[in-house]
Amino acid sequence: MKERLQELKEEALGKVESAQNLKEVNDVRVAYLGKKGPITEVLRGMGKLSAEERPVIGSLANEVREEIASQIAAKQARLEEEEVERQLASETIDVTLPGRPVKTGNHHPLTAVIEEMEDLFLGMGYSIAEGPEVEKDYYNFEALNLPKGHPARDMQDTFYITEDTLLRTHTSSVQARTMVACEGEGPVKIICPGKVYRRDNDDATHSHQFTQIEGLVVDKDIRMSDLKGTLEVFAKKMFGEEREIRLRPSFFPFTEPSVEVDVSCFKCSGKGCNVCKTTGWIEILGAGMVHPNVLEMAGFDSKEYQGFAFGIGAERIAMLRYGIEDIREFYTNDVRFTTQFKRA
Ligand code: FA5
Repeated sequence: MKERLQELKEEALGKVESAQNLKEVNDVRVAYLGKKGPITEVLRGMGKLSAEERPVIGSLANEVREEIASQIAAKQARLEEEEVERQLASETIDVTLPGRPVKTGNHHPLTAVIEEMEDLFLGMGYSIAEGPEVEKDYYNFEALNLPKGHPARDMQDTFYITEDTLLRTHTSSVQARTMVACEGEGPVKIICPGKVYRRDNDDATHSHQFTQIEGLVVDKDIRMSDLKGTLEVFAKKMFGEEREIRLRPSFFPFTEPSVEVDVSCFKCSGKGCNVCKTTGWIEILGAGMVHPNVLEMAGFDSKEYQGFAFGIGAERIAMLRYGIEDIREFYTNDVRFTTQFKRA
């Protein structure tokens, strides 16, 4: 029996040694140490042994059992460790590999130009005012010296919602609202960027929805030269220090005198080219001194206070700035177009 146990031990340890994986190790355990295994069988047959032999064989059988069990445990631990090492090796991260580039968004060219203009005016001490896009006829027209039936209302073809409610046709409505809110107390110094709507047919230079930036200054001793100086700074910052502006007489019911403002062409410097349609000048905005009627309707004493106002077409500025030929590009959201622009 001693020999049989010795044989079983060598056999089992050999199989443990040659086992390639945890399953094979477990198979050895079940085969040799399990209830139906040969060692259990030896122990079961102990009854047939003499009283002297029994303890000797019993303790040998236990030693063999323990030796096999400890070798199995050691082999399992080794295989598990090897598995962990294999996994670590296969999952090693090469920290020197360059990362995948992250796609970042861009400012829409129109947003970039609007923010640039906002920064410029904020730097000159203006604050930003806002007003509703669905506006009362009163603020869009009447408070701006355009009573119902006034022929100059036809200058801005309007989307009416009801008889007294409309989509604002210009940001000048915010002028009126801001002045009323000031209850006759100056100074007022605001810009108002925002969307406006007109029943214009869309073409390369017109859109039924576009963006304006309104400017309004009301204070004592405000003169036309203040307006001109402000617009000169604006034009030079937006289009270059060498730019000049010229003021042409115009008409807006809410300003008197009214002007149309041109900037000397940045492409040909005034010689004449396709951008300025050979005139050397490009129109960029409408402006003027706030009409006394407008001041009075808003509660300001027009003998004490004067003001100037201007209305800039933001798309027009962005088109000139970036050489964009069709205003519709701003609204069709083709990424091949929008990704070309970086904030200046
Ligand atoms: C006005 O809207 C006046 N409220 C501007 C003003 C403000 C004058 C304060 C005096 C004092 P006008 O209709 O010209 O003016 O529009 C101003 C600018 O908006 C134009 O110079 C042009 O750049 C732009 N604009 C007008 N209509 C359209 C359109 N359909 N599509 C795109 N831009 C337009």
